[in-house]
Amino acid sequence: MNRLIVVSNRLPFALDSAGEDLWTVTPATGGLVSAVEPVLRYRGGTWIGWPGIAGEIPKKPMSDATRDAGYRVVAVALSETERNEFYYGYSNEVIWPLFHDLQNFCNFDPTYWQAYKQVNERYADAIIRYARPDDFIWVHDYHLMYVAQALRERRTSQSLSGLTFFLHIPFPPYDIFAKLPQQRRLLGALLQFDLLGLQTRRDVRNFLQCVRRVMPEAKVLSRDERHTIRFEDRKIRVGHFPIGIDFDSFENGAKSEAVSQASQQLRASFPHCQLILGSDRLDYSKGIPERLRAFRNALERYPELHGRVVLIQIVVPSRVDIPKYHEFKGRIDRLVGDINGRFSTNNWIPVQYHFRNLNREELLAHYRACDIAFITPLKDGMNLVAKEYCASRIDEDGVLILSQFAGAAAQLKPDALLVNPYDVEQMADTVLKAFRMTRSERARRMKRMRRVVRKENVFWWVDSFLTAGSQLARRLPGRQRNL
Ligand code: GDG
Repeated sequence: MNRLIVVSNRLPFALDSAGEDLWTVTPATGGLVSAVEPVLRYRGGTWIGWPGIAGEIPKKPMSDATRDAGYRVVAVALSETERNEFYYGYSNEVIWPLFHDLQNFCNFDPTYWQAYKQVNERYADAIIRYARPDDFIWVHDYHLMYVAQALRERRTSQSLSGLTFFLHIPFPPYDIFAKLPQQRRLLGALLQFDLLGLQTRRDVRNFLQCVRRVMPEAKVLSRDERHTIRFEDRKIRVGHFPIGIDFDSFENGAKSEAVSQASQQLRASFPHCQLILGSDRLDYSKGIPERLRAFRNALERYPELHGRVVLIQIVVPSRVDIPKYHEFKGRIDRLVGDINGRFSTNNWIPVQYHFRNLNREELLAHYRACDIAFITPLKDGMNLVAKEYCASRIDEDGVLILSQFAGAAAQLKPDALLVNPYDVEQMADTVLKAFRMTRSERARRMKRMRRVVRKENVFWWVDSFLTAGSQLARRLPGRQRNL
């Protein structure tokens, strides 16, 4: 079996200084880590990434943090300037907003691109140092789109069996991508991988459209679901691989005594109310203010909801050092204050708001206890929270309201209630529809969604990606069931 080398910007934990020679280790939250960590834990391999601190990486806390991981961890160091220009800059002020169709949030500062290339080169050097010729190299996400180009510039890619890449976020349509000053350089760099995986058919369509428009010298050959690009005498495979979750671990976790009790306690705190759950990282792409406005609109127009529904909105702190994110939190705080100020009574507060991380038990208890999940990103590569909610509903109850612009919508329609996150009134009407839905209809829909989430789980995702990788001309690992 070939070794798996996962390369991503962040490692599955973050180090933080808590004083001289004192360090804290916090598990990272986020979709990439949730999906990839169980795979490496079961299968073994190496994870190359950054532990989240600028400057030199302390050896002892690193080895303490990784001793029981079950796989090897290789840390890449970033200086403070690199963190600012590569991570906060090009990755999070250019690519993240642009690829989520939010071009007004972009800051196309020309210095960011240099830093982006430079840090990608650093990752390429780490790969050269740790990879053997028959390793399966799997690079993840939008921070590292230049890695294969950097490897080819170092002429080492020829000795590696295959370079593969998966993009966790959406790929934008041409009219939006065309705004990127480095559009040709970035697409050219992506075409240095041998296999490119995207989340949905829509992302593949957008990507191929951009290649046709921006790189006319590349030839796109498509037959049914298979796409091959001929570029610089090489063949690049492109496909959609919708990411899944570790279904069994959510289902079993939800069955546990501790989660059952916590979920009952949560329910008992809000008698006579249906509970609506919103749970997101603090990010403007997740549509939190729009959702709060929709909830407010529902309370304004439908008095039957007063005293009968509670929105539990969990916001997980993320990128809080960036001023824009800080301001954004202020907007959420004010909206929650406005709704509670206007509608609360002596015994009912419509929005329960938590700005913190939940531990896994609390998270599962929320999934189990809430009658409705209200998940309305403006755009999202997939959205794992939607799938985790279904997997945790062991009673086969619960309604999923889901943005039509989340990748998960492609797999969960028509059983999820799809909404346009920009249409506040439609979202409000859908809250009412979910509130009034009969038990039998909820069960019918939830059963079918659970079937999809169970089947197309994270191991199915890895399996299909590795299978596509094994079909590349050069030698890659074969099918891996039960990783
Ligand atoms: C990116 C793409 C794509 C959240 N709060 C807590 C917590 N979480 C976990 C969830 C879930 C993950 O974080 C969030 O995943 P998402 O998929 O919803 O979103 P992103 O972080 O933006 O992920 C996304 C994903 O990559 C995978 O490809 O789906 O579209 O943007 O797993 O459970 N976990 C814990 N406490 C919390 O408070 N323990």
